[in-house]
Amino acid sequence: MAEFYQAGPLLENQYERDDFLRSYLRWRLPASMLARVEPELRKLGERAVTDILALGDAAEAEPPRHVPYDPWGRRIDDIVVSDAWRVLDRISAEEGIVATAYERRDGALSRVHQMAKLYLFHAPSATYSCPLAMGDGAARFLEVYGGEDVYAHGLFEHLTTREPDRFWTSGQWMTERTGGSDVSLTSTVARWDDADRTYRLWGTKWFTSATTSQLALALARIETAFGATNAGGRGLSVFVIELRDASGALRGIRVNRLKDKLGTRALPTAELTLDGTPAVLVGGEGDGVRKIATLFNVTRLYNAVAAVSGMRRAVALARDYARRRTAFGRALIEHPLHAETLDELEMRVRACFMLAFSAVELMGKDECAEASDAERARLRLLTPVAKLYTGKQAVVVASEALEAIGGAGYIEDTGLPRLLRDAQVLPIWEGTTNMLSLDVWRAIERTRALEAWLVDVRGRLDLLETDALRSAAIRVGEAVDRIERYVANARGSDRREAGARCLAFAIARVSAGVGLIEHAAWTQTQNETEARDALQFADRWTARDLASRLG
Ligand code: MFK
Repeated sequence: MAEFYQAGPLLENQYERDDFLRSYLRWRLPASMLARVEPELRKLGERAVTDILALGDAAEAEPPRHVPYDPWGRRIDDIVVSDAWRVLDRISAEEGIVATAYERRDGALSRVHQMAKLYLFHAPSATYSCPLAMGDGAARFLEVYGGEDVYAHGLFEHLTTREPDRFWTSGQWMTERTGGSDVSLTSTVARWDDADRTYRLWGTKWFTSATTSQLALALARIETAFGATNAGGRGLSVFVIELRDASGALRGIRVNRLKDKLGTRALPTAELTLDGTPAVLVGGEGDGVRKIATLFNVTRLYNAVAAVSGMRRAVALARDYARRRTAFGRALIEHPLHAETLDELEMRVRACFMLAFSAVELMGKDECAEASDAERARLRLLTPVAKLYTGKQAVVVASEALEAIGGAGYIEDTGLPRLLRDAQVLPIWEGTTNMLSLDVWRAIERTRALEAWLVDVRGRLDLLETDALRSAAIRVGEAVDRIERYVANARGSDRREAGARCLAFAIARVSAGVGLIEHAAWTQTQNETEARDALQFADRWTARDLASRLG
């Protein structure tokens, strides 16, 4: 008798097989735009399971190495990356994973198009999406703060080109030994070098992302002629660093070591000493935290889309496996409890997708100067909300998907454990869940974000005409009322702080719920299966306690 061997999960074209992505794009994009962009999304969906996937795996198998000295003892601090990592850089330029957003061929919707590309690219890319996120954030920073400056414009062009030979990515150097959250403690100093007519930076950066990028944005404190600096976040300024000179040597930068991380192992993350690094001040002196927020708000939305991308990949693998694997006489997918578990995961992916892309749509409008004050305020609120909620869900979904595959999900050479390891960074970097929950309060207290959000959500619920969604809309409406009451009655800074996570989660669940309901209403005019699925997931999501633990 032939021995039994289990078939592993297989993936097909990730654009064609993603019914929800395609449905969302048909819903949100004009037909003419979709007809134009669909072939390239389909191509990327195919590459996401062929060459990009193979390159991502190869990059993981050959993680970056730090070579501090050359054979003759000279300090060189080379960071050697795999060929695959370099090819991923070229592919991201050719596919316009960043450029699409800045070409603005479709105005505000160009951001949606670009993030759809990122969604397809991230999961197989061994997190090449990180240098792209930083590059995109740096491009936006230069666009906002670079003004007419020719130098800034030149850098912007490098960050947003589709030509692989000219394409640059960027790092973001904020974190120091004093902490990644309290950036106001930054101790890196910038001194003006009169001889070379440039600033030079001195300090230590404890976590530097994407260290093989050509560029980095760093925070530092400008020192006066008397050696004094201004304290706090307001005393910081943003500097642009070009890492290497024409010969490829680092400019006044020492690599202390590469970080040994739980996941994202193909991505070089380093600890650096800045030892007189030449740097250009952009955006003027002071208010560095507020200014660099322009960058990290972009990277936070990359984080959210990357989280959904990773979740989608995990669920696609678990679902395919469930069709192949037989137990107790039938395929796993035919067992009601297993099917129910996968549906629960599918619901979370859809909800997180809606949440992330609702923020992406606003970001597109903001970048094209089409956003109203209310839309800008909602973007300010939804950026931390989308980042924090999707990051948490990414870990839950990856963990459940591995479990759904059983023991093989825990075995390294299946490649599956990587899904969980790589997900775990998403709630940590770019601001932890708690930091971002506090940022939600900051947005509520300093802008009219909550008022704008309440008006928007209630207005959208009022417009619904589908009877089948009536009870879902009522449940969401009740959660909205609870959020409003909670914020109005939240007294005492300690209590407000302690409840910040519950509040942020409630806003996330409601925002996702409204998106799912509206999408489900739209699908009622589409095909039957799509309409039934959308209705089922909207109903299921909103049947949960959306504002749990709020008064
Ligand atoms: C695929 C995805 C790839 C992602 C790759 C990531 C790899 C990168 C690895 C890393 O570098 S991770 C390090 C990430 N670190 C952070 O994200 C920082 C987390 N900490 C925070 O976000 C703190 O809340 C913050 C540093 C912003 C607190 O700073 P302050 O100076 O103590 O707060 P303050 O005084 O409230 O804010 C200063 C100004 O910034 C204020 O402006 P105004 O005075 O004009 O009002 C704030 O309103 C403004 N601000 C703060 N956060 C903002 C913001 N403005 C807009 N958006 C925000 N999010």
